[in-house]
Amino acid sequence: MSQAVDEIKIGGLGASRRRVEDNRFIRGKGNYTDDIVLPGMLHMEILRSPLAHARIKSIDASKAWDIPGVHLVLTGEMMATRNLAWMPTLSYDTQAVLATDKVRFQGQEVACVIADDPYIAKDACEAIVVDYEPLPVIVNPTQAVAEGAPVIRDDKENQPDNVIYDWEVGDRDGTDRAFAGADLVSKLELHYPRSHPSPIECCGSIADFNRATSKLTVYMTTQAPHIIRAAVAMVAELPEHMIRIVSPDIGGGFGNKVPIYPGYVCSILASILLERPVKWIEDKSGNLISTGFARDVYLKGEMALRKDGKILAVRMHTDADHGAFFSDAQPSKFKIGLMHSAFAAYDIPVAHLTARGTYSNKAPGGVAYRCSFRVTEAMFFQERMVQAAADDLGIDQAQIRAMNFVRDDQFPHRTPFGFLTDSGQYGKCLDVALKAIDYENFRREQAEARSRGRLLGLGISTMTEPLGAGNSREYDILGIKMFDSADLKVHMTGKAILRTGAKTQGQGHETTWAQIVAHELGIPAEDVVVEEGDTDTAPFGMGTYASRSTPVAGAAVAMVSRKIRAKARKLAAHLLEVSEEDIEWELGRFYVRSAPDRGVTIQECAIAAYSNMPDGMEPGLENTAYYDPPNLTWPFAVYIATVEVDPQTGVWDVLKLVAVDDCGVRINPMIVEGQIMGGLTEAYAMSNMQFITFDAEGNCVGSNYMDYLLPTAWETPGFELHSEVVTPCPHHPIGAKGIGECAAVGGPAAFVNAVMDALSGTGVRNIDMPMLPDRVWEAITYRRDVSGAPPVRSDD
Ligand code: MCN
Ligand code: CUM
Repeated sequence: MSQAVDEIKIGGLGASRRRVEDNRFIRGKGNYTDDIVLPGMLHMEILRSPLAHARIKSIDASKAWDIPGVHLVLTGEMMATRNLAWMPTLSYDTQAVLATDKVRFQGQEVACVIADDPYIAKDACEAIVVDYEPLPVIVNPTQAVAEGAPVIRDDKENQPDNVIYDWEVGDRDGTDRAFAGADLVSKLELHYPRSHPSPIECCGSIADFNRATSKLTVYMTTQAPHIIRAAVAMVAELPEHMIRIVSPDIGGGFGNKVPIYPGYVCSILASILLERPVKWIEDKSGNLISTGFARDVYLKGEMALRKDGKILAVRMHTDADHGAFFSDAQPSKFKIGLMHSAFAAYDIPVAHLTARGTYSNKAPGGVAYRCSFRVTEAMFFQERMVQAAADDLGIDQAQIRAMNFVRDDQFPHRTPFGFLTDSGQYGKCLDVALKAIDYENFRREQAEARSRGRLLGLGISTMTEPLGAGNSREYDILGIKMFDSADLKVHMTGKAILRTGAKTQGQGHETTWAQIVAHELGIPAEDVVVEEGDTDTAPFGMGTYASRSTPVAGAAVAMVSRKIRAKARKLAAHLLEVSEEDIEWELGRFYVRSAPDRGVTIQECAIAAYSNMPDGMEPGLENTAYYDPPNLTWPFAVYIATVEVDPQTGVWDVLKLVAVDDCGVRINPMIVEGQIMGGLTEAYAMSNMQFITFDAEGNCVGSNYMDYLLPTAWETPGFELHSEVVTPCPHHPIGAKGIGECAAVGGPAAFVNAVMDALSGTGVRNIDMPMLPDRVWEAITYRRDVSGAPPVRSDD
């Protein structure tokens, strides 16, 4: 007699199942791009520009060609003969593959050498002689729009200056009116500095073109293999069915592996020309200096306030430095990502945002790094502005938030910038966090410590994040609508293989997707193998970024499981010899409503699909689902940090950090906690130690791990996580919202607000990240703001 299965025992929803992928990772048995070795494979290295802005007078590669073991030297000139010197970007701009006319940032790709081994290729790169004529350099938006600034993109028609876009959203007039009626206007200016996703594994590709079959296979580090396939089809003019993109194991993506990089394109062309596999593996400096960075946005913010703390309106202006090419991967409709998700958690009647994007002599990027398209900046600005407003009004930090939050009964809520948030319990999350940090008590301790010259501070940060692009009505990239997919094949023994259009980079999809199948079908998670990243076998999908996998691909997993269950029900009716209407489902089993003892397991249905199906039924138990979400999912979180600042040295230490994350139903609580811990660690690093900037000549300062610091367990403070607030997503099939980026998005403002709180009363309004000891010390000692990125700082 069959029985329902216990969901937690089979690794279903809510089980903290150990990550199955870790079995191979911790044994050193992962299969990363650089682990792949193909017969006859050659190696490619890239020659990068030492200068940030210069005209190329000539390139002499003859000495490189002469080196034994060199098979090919690619230059911009050669690429141009195949119309490949430039490629389109994901934001309707163009990007140089190999420089022809000018170099526009330090580290730009100038030439490639393909040789028997990477060492020969590297030596040959050094034998290439490039004659540069240096040009004036631009490293920030102020310089970009200054009178007489050199035009960086003189390759483009209709580009008389360095402005990429001027964009606005919201209600300008309504906002002006609200400001006119305000009791107080609070203002804040700050800079969210450039940061870098810096995955441990750098980018790389192995292109393998087979002339006999006309098939191009590319193994590569991409978070979105299907997008790459479409892009290669368009750029290289190859038929799409003859292109196979495989993303093997990925050693961290964090957004860095979304864009299309010149190295990928060059390895593909080299393989086509040489008819041999060509491997390119980027080195660490190459990764830090040339691949998609994040942020680098300047903000001017204003809040219209009523005396009691009610926020009447918000005005924001952002200046974004996009580097030399506008290559952000973001939904086409928006120019500055989802920056206008700012203040989505607050009930604000009206708001207006203007945004200007400019070119500079820096590597292209701007959008990527653990953020749903600029949400990190949006939430940071929001929480810094709310803190400044509370200080200006002299009211409590927690109170101003609580009184302005969207209430639980106001959902779905239309934000002043037009988003529709779906659900949440913002006040409750804040209460839990305040209790966990023992708010009142800390304020007493703080005052007491202050009287003895010790500087303690407490910083509150909240965030809500629009996760899961699409829906396809509103979200597309280069016209391709955003949705996702899952394909489930249940074999005759009841074991299954699941494939999705997403691509895990460490998030644990192999573990969690199987848990969704277990939840829907009662097939033990360990009986479901999950495979992603091979465009020949995976259903079409837009890939993994913007924490969209659970909201979209994860929903597709639930939906395809339900399709399988619907068919299994018919098989069950046949096996039990009753009509389908008389069949009931409980986890793992169908039974006859009037005789619950008479049942069949999902596994018995599976074998029947291959051996005993009713007349006229199509055999097999397989299906595919494409899921176009009705809306984004909106998780919410509160992070509160307490710190102590040493006024003598400017060093600050975290005393405690509490995190209350509401990401709806948690599929795997342990993985969710891992995501939060990882995000908080990155948030801490950004606020505390990571510095990647440029000198006046455009030299990248911080292009190595001596300068750009990755936090280890040693520096990272402990985090206290709270999971008791759960608001199921009303439109997601299993009630889940995304979580992958929340802590990296909301975390930084908690640390900065805490340090600023410690300095309250000194007249210092802002210290920009990273809050290095010298900056904090300078602020304390000279009682002034320390804002902006070198070489231009507010005090210069
Ligand atoms: N999850 C869950 N319950 C939920 C939500 C998520 O159990 N309610 C699980 C998911 O099933 C998945 C993980 O948590 O295993 C993250 O899910 P999700 O929030 O959907 O995010 P994605 O899978 O789409 O991952 C992308 C996100 C992004 S955009 C960046 S950047 C980032 C991040 O994930 N990069 C990462 N976390 C990372 N973690 C690792 N280890 N490596 C990266 O490169
Ligand atoms: Cu914006 S980094 Mo993640 O979305 O790959």
